[in-house]
Amino acid sequence: MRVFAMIVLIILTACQADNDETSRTVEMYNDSDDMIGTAKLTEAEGGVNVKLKLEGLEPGYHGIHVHEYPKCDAPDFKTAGNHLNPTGKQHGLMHPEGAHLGDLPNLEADSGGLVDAELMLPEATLLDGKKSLLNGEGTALIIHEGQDDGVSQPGGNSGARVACGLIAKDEKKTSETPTDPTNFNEEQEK
Ligand SMILES: [Cu+2]
Repeated sequence: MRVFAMIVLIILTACQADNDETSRTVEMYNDSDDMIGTAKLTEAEGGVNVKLKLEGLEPGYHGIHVHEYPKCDAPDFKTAGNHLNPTGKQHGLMHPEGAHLGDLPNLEADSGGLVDAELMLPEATLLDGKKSLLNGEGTALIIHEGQDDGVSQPGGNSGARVACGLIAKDEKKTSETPTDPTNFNEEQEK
């Protein structure tokens, strides 16, 4: 009986809707800190599916990668660090010794700057493990100004970072401040 109850619990846990272990929505921000859309990450067979809906990009191709730290400090987003590369490979989907775990195919924005695309991170996972996007505090999804050539080191010559989104374990904790910490301190001192 106990085993049966545990199986039910596991199934219930696996079926929860948004931002659970198998799916999360990443908010993407441009270099002025304006939200430009979302990337929905879903655990899929053989990787993580990335569904992007964005606006306000320059028309044309853009490099996009998962970078190693969940820090999107505008305007240059350098705080996100290098590409996520836990297996020590070279950058580029066309590189013979590639690719980084965080490497993705180029995104294309239409003439109005819109993106509606579905990409795949073929080796990554949202679950535990060496190839998890949520190891440590998490990672960041970065879009670049130009096209990723698929071979140049370290970033495919894709230019400046123009948008960033946090793939973080507790993204809600950082954005919500339910109590005013100043008030709390004053209360404590009395
Ligand atoms: Cu990048």
